[in-house]
Amino acid sequence: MEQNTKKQFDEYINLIEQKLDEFLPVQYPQEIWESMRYSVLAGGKRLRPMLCLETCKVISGSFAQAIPTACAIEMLHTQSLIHDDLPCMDNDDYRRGKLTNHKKFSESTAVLAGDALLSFAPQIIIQKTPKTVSNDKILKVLEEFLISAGAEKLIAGQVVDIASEGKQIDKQTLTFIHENKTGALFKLSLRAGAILGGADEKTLQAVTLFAQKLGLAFQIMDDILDVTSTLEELGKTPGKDALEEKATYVSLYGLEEAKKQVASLCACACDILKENNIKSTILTGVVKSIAERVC
Ligand code: GRG
Repeated sequence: MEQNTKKQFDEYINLIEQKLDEFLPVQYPQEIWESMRYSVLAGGKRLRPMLCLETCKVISGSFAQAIPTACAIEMLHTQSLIHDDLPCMDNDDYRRGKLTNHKKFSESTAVLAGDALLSFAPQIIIQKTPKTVSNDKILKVLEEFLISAGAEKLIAGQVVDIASEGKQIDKQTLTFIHENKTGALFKLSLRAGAILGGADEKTLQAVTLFAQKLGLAFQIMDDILDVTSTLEELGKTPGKDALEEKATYVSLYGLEEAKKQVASLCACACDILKENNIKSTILTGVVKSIAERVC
């Protein structure tokens, strides 16, 4: 990644981490807040909040309106990771290079920390979005947030993913899993930023298409890294997909074809930005970071 883009990424990440810390003060009973903070502040690439902030900035020239929503999306994403790591789901010991929430605290605390983040996130959107943002925009963002988190998107993807373990699934089912389990939050991040920035319908459509390509490229790369990386590089246990007999892009298409698909989706995502005159070194930087997975 170019030095200048890396510097911009770091500035965004610092701001996001500072705001996440500020939005999650420890309250009584301490254990639940400590547990929520443990996973939210454990690091991570912060791609989703970065995409949200940058999309708002590209459209409106400022990202102050989007900071609470960007942080809320990161809380939702973290919630999905905490629950995904539970023994009844993927049963993982490590996440973001640290012990998973249930390993550090307890299973019951991890379930409750996830639940708490899920309801605290929209609370942050309502309470912390600046008063200059119209209620119409906030309502639209909340609607998209709740749909993405629910049985029509994130949960749908996870349910079909679990049901598919150990089974031969077709490409259509795999696409359904990826579009909902992973793609939904990329789409939410970009669309929420665009809505808060006041995008017109054409720009919103362009941003949505960009998010689709980006989300799919990201998940295919995640499938690839599960096969090719170490625990230190990933911050979570590698080789889990094969262990759990999960169908992935690598198992369905092979490693080389999966890499070609990432390259093609990333090129397509950059074309969408160009065709719609969306100029952003952060957005193109995220695409490149997925293609090279250097972040
Ligand atoms: C929303 C109620 C509710 C439940 C969630 C558990 C679950 C249902 C969904 C699981 C979704 C999931 C874990 C998808 C995987 C997506 C993925 C590849 C995550 C890794 O994202 P990175 O690499 O992680 O951006 P960091 O740590 O960098 O943020």
